[in-house]
Amino acid sequence: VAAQAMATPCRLRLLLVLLAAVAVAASHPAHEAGGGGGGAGGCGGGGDGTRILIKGGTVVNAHRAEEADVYIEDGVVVAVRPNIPVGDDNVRVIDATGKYVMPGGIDPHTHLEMEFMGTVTIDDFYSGHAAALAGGTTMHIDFVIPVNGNLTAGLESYKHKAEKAAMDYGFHMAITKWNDEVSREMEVMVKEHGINSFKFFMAYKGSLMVTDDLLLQGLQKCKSLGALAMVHAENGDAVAEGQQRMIDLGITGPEGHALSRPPVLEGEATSRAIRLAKFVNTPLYVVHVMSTDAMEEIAKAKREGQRVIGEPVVSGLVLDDSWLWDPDFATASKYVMSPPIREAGHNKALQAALSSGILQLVGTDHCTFNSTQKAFGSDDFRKIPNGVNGIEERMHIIWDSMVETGKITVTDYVRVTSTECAKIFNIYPRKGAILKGSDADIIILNPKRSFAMGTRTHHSRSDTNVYEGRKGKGMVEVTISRGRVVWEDGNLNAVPGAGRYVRTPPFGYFFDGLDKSDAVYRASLRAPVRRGEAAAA
Ligand code: URQ
Ligand code: ZN
Ligand code: ZN
Repeated sequence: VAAQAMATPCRLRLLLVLLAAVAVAASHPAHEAGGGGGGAGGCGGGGDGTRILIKGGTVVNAHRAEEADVYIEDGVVVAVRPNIPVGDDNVRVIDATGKYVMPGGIDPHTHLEMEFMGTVTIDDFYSGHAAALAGGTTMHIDFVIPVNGNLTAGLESYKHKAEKAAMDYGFHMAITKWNDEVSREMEVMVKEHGINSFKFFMAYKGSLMVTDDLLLQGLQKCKSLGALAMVHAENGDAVAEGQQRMIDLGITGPEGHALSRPPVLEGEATSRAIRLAKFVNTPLYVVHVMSTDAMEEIAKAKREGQRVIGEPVVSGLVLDDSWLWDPDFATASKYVMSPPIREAGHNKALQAALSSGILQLVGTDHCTFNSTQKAFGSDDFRKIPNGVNGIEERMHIIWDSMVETGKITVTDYVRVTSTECAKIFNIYPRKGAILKGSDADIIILNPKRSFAMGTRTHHSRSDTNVYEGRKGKGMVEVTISRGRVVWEDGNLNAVPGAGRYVRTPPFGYFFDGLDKSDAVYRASLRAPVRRGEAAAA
């Protein structure tokens, strides 16, 4: 891995910055302590770097786009209006004429430094953040995995992983075991540690998978805490059957991965989770919706007024499964993720569902394993670590594939890449907006410039990229993270320890009125029926 890391110039520079800054990070622990704010000020000249005036751009929020200037001071947006005069020369002025000034992307679904399938993802909270910032994403929400089912130990381990954070981050918590202790710990996570979402894996039999009984307990606990239940929806039992069926047929290559877990198994689990959430009457968030089968279940539930959130990921929106049949193992295996990338057609349908609002926000499920790690499964696809990249590419790919094609507007773009996530996880408008008082997490996108993607320029530590060679329109030229310019014209200044933990409070807007629908339900029971002397009394 060290040899590969030395391969490319920007990774060499990253390594040097990392070594230089680790000392910095060590001196100010970021988690919940108001952050370190990082050593070196903004990159690029003019002003003290904490006061920035972005002039002449089109400021885009989810609710409207307007010609306006943006003035930032000490990491916060102070003013958004036309013709803000340039004050003293202590203000850094950035010209955004002809460009879009938008909230930084928020990625709701990532796995940095995750222990999984016998190895650890190659990107950690520094390289993952460096990639994100270079791609116009300024915050993400990662999944804490408990240690032997213990949530507190899991959180402690992820707090440690996040000490090298170069941008703001939040946490979801996975639930992999159920008992009174876990139930009590969920309460502590919500009330003391600012976690308002819990993920239940209905797949990965023998490792992360939970039973329906546990899922039911978990849904009810989430409801009582005002926390959002999230599901990885695939029928894990049937997947195990599917895997054995492929092996018995002598199909051991990456194509076997897709063939072992067809869309019907994603559709079945999605409908089951949706119906259980309906039974409990609590909101449900379906992660990485990869097929029309799952999307249709979500569309049906929403038509019936149920509160279900569907999250497609970039790989499912723009790729198809033909790569898994590539004769070169290293090429095919890099596309192995779960649920699998589907045959062409599913991606277009998922894009349409995102345009129409059936699906609401775009994640990446960034979970990177390099070619050496993927090769663990060279003789058996069941041993290929599941996961693909995307944290650096998401903002560009959604702009090119959906805005440049007219499928969504620029305000929709901000909604599905930033604002919706902030609202769902209850951190809006501090995050996900360019409004007075919002954190100054801002990107400047030049629609006239083009991008090209791949391992030669990406900031991920992986030696592979599922978007290798992809070109397109729209280039994020500037990324500002809490008021500091961290990416500008190809120069990255991601400082380990500069990132802060963002608490996500419970009872987001999805919980409004649930008590009322519960009351309607109870009234609808017309029970207990009074019989016998009770009726007579
Ligand atoms: O299932 C997930 O979300 C994790 C384990 C990432 N890997 C994947 O293939 N999706
Ligand atoms: Zn998953
Ligand atoms: Zn995931």
